[in-house]
Amino acid sequence: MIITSAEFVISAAGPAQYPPAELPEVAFAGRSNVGKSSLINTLVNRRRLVKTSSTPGRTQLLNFFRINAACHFVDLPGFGYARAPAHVRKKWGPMIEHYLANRTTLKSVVLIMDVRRTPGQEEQQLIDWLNGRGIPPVLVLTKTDKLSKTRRISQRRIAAQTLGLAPEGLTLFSSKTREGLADLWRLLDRFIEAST
Ligand SMILES: Nc1nc2c(ncn2[C@@H]2O[C@H](COP(=O)(O)OP(=O)(O)O)[C@@H](O)[C@H]2O)c(=O)[nH]1
Ligand SMILES: [Mg+2]
Repeated sequence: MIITSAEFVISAAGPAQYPPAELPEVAFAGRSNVGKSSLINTLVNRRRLVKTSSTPGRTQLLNFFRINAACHFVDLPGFGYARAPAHVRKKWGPMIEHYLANRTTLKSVVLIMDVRRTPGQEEQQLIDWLNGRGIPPVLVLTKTDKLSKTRRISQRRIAAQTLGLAPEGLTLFSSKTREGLADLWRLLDRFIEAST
């Protein structure tokens, strides 16, 4: 998709604030600080559409962006941030789950993982839950620029084994070098175009 416009719509705490369900939506999920906001900025080729932060656990709301008046991108709050207050951590599950379970225009969920980390229980649970609901996630391993080419490939193999998938099911990505940008767009275009 050629990006002609990308604009912030709203930060929503709950369904009452979601924009009208009129455009196909792609949501982005992952641990806090994994590089979610950077990945969205890279996808839409804007340096600061989405605020990025070196302090993890800052975004607790669902941030909606309108892309080309063709679709919404939704930056979901990062999960698994151990230092977040307990009441915040407790709210993550229900808030996200409610969105993922009820948003009629949701076409795809991109699950972003750090290429240096072996996927954990949270990731596996989210993948299983999404598969069960018929929204198979697009899986991305980001920050590949932090590893040599050889290590990227071996980490991808390990991650795939852990998740019980073929390595090709994981897209290698870097917001710094833009590795994987075309691959990821190819995957997302399918969902967006299928519904327009
Ligand atoms: N080297 C490198 N750093 C990245 C990459 N993506 C994100 N970062 C850095 O990781 C930190 C967290 O990024 P951010 O996008 O805010 O993560 P979020 O919390 O998941 O939204 C920031 O300091 C980013 O500059 C990447 O692909 N490569
Ligand atoms: Mg973020």
